[in-house]
Amino acid sequence: MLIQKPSEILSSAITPKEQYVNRRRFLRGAVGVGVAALGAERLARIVAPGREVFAGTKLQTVKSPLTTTDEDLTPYEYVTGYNNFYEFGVSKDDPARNAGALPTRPWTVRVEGLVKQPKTFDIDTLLKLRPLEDRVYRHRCVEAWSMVVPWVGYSLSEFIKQCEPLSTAKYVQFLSYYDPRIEHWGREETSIYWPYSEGLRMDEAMNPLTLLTFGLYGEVLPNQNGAPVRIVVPWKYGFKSAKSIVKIRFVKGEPHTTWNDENSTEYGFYSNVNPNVDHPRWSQKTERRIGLPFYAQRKTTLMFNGYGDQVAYLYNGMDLRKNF
Ligand SMILES: Nc1nc2c(c(=O)[nH]1)N[C@H]1C(S)=C(S)[C@@H](COP(=O)(O)O)O[C@H]1N2
Ligand SMILES: [Mo]
Repeated sequence: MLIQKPSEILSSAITPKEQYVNRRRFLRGAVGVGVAALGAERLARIVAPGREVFAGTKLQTVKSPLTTTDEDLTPYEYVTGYNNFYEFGVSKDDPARNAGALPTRPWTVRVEGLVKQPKTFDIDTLLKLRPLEDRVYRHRCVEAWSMVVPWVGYSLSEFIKQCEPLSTAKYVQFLSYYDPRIEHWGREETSIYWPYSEGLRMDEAMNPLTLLTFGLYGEVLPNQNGAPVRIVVPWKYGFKSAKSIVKIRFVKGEPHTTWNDENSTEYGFYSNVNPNVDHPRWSQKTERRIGLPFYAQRKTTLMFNGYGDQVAYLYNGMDLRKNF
């Protein structure tokens, strides 16, 4: 994202759509060949219910009152083909190409820090902890593009209750999976200190909009979107929503966060979507809605990404002209 100069962002914005769509078709074709090449035993494991769940597997979901209802969904091929997941490369189509190597089973999430007792949760336990809800949210990247994504998950607060944090826990930190053998792109192409780390204040994490996310479009998350479990914080810039989480730490002070480490003058800890605070290198007043015809892409960016009614109370007394 953030190593791109504005001129490069513009040039990617004008990539001809045909070229892009054809590329996606090609990739889907490649996936088809891959599935055909799988052995019968492997195929049996994929379809055996309750055993292994892979990207594209249907999830049983319920409707949610916390869904955004008034906007068209960004088409699946853009949600899963235009990604930021720097472990797998810095170009938007790198994650879709490279994240297949991410081993999403077995998978555990370790909970530690200021909790009654450290615990390890298996991904299949997490999937069954609460009913999975369809939650359509606007998704606004700090790079000034946006999407509308039908995520699947339940409020992070439901999980945090199971973690039994102590009253001294004021922040929560999320750490992404990192294996430099399969996620070497990020190490080669950036100066990021891995693993990817993000965090929220405890009351932000407990807000019902903060989603522990397992799927999109009613299906298990594709690897490039942060399988098998990620966070989605819809009123904050996308980089606050860590992917492929393996560790959750409850802590006393503000945890270090990846983009703040990289450039603390450009990326703050809070990073609420805010059209009145420009990025030092570009305006945040508008955004480019991915997947729409070129002439219809430009949208006005909304304070708190349009979720102010639900979250503005969290920032009472804070100076919203600063985003740190
Ligand atoms: N581990 C990890 N999480 C990450 C990122 C990343 O590079 N690595 N990129 C962030 C950014 S900048 C955005 S905009 C969103 C993108 O999510 P999406 O690809 O599902 O749209 O993921 C966020 N989470
Ligand atoms: Mo982003």
